[in-house]
Amino acid sequence: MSFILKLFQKKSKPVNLTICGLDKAGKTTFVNYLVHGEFRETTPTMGINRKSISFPKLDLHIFDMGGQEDFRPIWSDINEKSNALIYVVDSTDYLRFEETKRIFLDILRSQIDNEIPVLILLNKTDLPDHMERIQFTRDFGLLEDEISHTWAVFDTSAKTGEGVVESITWFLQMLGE
Ligand code: G3D
Ligand code: MG
Repeated sequence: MSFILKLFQKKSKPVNLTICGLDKAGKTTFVNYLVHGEFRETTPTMGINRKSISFPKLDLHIFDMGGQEDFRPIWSDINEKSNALIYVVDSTDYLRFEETKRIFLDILRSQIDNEIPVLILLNKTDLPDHMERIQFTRDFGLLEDEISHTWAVFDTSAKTGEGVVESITWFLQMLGE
C-alpha cells in the first residue's frame, strides 16, 4: 500500500459490545435510539440482534442479546469474547430486581475480564415510581469490594432519549474513543 493511502486509511479499533439484561428491560429500544436517534417500536429479540456503529476512532459491533430465560445460556459465550458490556435494568421492575442483580453479578464474576468497562443503564426513568439511582447503586451491589470493573450507572429513557448521549459518551471515553 502506498504511503499516501496509509496516511488516509481509517484506523478504527473494533470493539465487541454485548448488551445484556432481562427481557423487556429496553435493550433493543436503546440500540435503536443509538442507531436512529429516535424511539422505535421493538419486537422481542430472538437469540441475538447484531448492529454495527462507526465512531471516528472505533467501530462498535453490538450484540443485543435476547433476555428471555431460554436465551441466557448463550450470553456467556458472547460475553467471553466481548470488550465491553452494557447491562440494562428496567427501573420500574421491582419484582425482578433480585433476579436481574443475581444475573448481573454472575456476568461480572464469571463471564467478563476485570478490565472490561461496564455501563449500567437504569432505564425507563420517564415512567413514574422508578428506582432512584443512588439507592439502586447500593442495592445492586455495585459498592461491594469484589467489584473491580470500571462502571457507571446512568438514568436513561430509550423512549424520550434522556441519558442516551451522556451514557454512551462516558462509555466511548472508557473504550478509548
Ligand atoms: P428488551 O430488548 O430488553 O427485551 P425492548 O426490551 O427494547 O424490546 O423493550 C421492551 C418494552 O419496553 C417495549 O414496549 C419498549 O417500547 C419499552 N421501553 C423500552 N425502553 C423504554 C423506556 O425507556 N421507557 C418506556 N416507557 N418504555 C420503554 P412494548 O410495549 O413494545 O412491550
Ligand atoms: Mg430485545
